[in-house]
Amino acid sequence: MYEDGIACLWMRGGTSKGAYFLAQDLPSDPQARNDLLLKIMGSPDPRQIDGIGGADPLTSKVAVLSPSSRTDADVDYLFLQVFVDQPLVSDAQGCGNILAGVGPAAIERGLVAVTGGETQVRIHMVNSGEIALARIQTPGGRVSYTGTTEIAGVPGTHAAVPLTFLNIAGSMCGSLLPTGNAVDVIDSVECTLIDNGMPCVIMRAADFGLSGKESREELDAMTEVKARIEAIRLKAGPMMNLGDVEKASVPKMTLVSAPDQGGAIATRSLIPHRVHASVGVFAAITVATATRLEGSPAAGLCDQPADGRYRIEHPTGNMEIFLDVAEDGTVRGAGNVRTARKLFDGKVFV
Ligand code: NQM
Repeated sequence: MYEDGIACLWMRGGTSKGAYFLAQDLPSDPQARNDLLLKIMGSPDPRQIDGIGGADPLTSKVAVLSPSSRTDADVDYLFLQVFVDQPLVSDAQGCGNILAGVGPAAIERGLVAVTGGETQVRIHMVNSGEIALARIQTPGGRVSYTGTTEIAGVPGTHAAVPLTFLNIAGSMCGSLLPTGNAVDVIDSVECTLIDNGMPCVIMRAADFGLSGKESREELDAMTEVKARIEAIRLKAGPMMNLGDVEKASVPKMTLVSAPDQGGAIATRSLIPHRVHASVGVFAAITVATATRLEGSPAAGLCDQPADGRYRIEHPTGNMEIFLDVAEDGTVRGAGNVRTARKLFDGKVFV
């Protein structure tokens, strides 16, 4: 049925890479679509040798684009995490890194028209039902990927893709604090169960005997620590209204420690079984939001910035995110600058 291949844009979005498709080119039945995506990525296989996935959760991602079903958006974006070594495809989370490529991809595919030197794209994030605004550089009527913006975890400089979000609290959990508490204790560890764009469990690295400054590889090799964290995750899932999360990519498990690079707080984020090479966009926003909860593990370790610009330290540098805090202290909006790049436009075969 797909002998002639399937139109596919392979793009870097922020610190991730993924395959961007038009919904019309994929099966409409979710199970048939997921089976096809597993074949395209080469999953399940730790090396993804028979597919285009990069053998890492950060490079085994999919964006499905379609004309927007909503009047307040220009394009619909469904994010799908294709597991590397399990036959699973999950829509239980969004992805702020792959989101950075959505505006460019929507313009490349003719879903959104260029409106000048910069084109604003309103993106309906189907996973959460929320809206993001992306500003894409479009000089001369086409997307420009070149520019002077550097983001940690990506070599070189590229065109900035500023992203802004409103009302992302409770994106997948229904509310910012699904248990109603700033701190819950699971397996004797103090945790903040929180979702400001990404369901996260935030814990002190020190409570696992860690400095929180370990490298991705060091932490990934700590099987006992990871087993303890997974046990907490499986208990946190139902508490966060996520149900049984054994086969889900959420919640993300984020270890925090005091900053040592001039940032607000340091993170090591499990997504959820491998350690993130940097940190997710929505995960960083969620951590920053958690630092504002009195008595929480993150609050006690944070060097609060006066201007709402949080530099979230991670294994390969830091990610700056912006929180728009209302007078009553609630976080009403957030922002981040990413870059994206078109790597390949063609047809993928299964
Ligand atoms: O939190 C990886 C990534 C992500 C998610 C993951 C992300 C976000 O960096 O918004 O971007 O947490 O699985 O691509």
